[in-house]
This record gives sequence, structure tokens and C-alpha cells, in this order.
Amino acid sequence: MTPVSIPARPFPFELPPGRCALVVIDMQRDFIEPGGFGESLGNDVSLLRAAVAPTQALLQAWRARGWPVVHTRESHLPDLSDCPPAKRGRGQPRLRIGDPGPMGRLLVRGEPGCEIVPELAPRPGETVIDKPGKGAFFGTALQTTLQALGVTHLVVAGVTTEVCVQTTLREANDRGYDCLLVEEATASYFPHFKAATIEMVVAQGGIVGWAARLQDMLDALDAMGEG
Ligand code: TIU
Repeated sequence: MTPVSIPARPFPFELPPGRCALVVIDMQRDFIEPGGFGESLGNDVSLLRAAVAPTQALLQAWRARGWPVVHTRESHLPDLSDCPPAKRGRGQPRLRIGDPGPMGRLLVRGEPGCEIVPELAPRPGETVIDKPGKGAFFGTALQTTLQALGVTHLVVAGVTTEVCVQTTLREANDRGYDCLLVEEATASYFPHFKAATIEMVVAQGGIVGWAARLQDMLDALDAMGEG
């Protein structure tokens, strides 16, 4: 099928219908809501909420077309055997990974805080990847999953821009995927880090990938119809 040309930086992104997955990174209560992991690190979590509605719009566009959707969760096994001591021990947080908080044990699979926010809840048939690291490829089946789906391109949303989103973009780029980051659908506790990450991605002729505005993406998809 003919690619859809999405206005983007540093030049248009040629999106192949059906072979481009929407990858939603770590839109979990633990990062977005008070009382979770993000707040335990001293962050103002309200800054991340801005990415929820734009991500919903992308999900709607992908679901309407039956295109592949992947959600990730930064999460650990209840016994923390997949959480390196260096990760759990870092810094002086109020609570550490695995400690009990108001939304259950921080970043532990199955706990309420580890779930994706209800507005973006995965639907049956969508892939959910639990990942122990910041990048979505490290220690997961994401690569084989994308290969099985015939995916060659990724449109990426999620949080936080300079941590899990950027790490995943770089991992994906090294594995040969063309990746586009949707600017309104990602957020950081540090707005200047978000801005810098977007610039880093698109610099040097798209050294890591592309960035696009949400409306440009949606308009280009609408122009092709729901095929
Ligand atoms: N702390 C921070 O900005 N992010 C993370 O720890 N994980 C993700 O970005 N998902």
C-alpha cells in the first residue's frame, strides 16, 4: 500500500499503512498520578497529564484502522529478581521500587500503580510489553513481536521523553526501525529536557528519527481515509 506522507522534521515521514506500530511508552499511574514512582523521585507529576489526550487521539486513529498498537509498562516481578540493585538503590527517593505506596508496591507488576491510566487502557488484541529497563527492547520480546507483526516503522508516544521514550527510540533506531515521535503525545517532568530530546532526535538529518505535530499526523491520516 502507498505510504502516507506525514509532515515532520527533519523531512516528511513515509508511514506504511499496517506496518507502522503505535508504541505507547509507560503511560502508567506510577508516573502520571500522585503517590507513585515518579512522585517518589521528587517530581511534579501533573506535568505528564498533557500527553494523555494526544495519546488517546493517536490510539483512536490506530484502532479505527486496525493497525498494530503496543503498550509498554516499566515494571518488575514481585520478588524484584529483574530489578538490578543499582536501579533500586539509586539516589534518595521517598520510596523505592517495590516499596508499598498508596497505589500498591511501586513499579511492581499487578499493582494498581503499575497499570496504564484508564483513559489509555489496552484493548484486547493489543500488545502489552512489561519491561525491566528504560528501553522497551531490553529484556523483552518486543523485537520478535514487531517482526511477527511485519512492523518496519514506529510512531512513538509516552513518558518520559528523555528517559524511557528516548532510550526506546535509540534502541529501535539501532534495530533498523524508522521512528517518529509525536510531540504533544510525550511529556517530561522537565519541559526543557523534552524540547532538547526532540531536537536531538531530528538533528543531523534525523540521526535518531523524526518528530511531528499531532494535528499534522491526524490530518495526513484523515486525508488517506480509514484504510
Ligand atoms: N524518571 C523518569 O523520568 N522516568 C522513568 O523512570 N521511567 C520512564 O521514563 N518511563
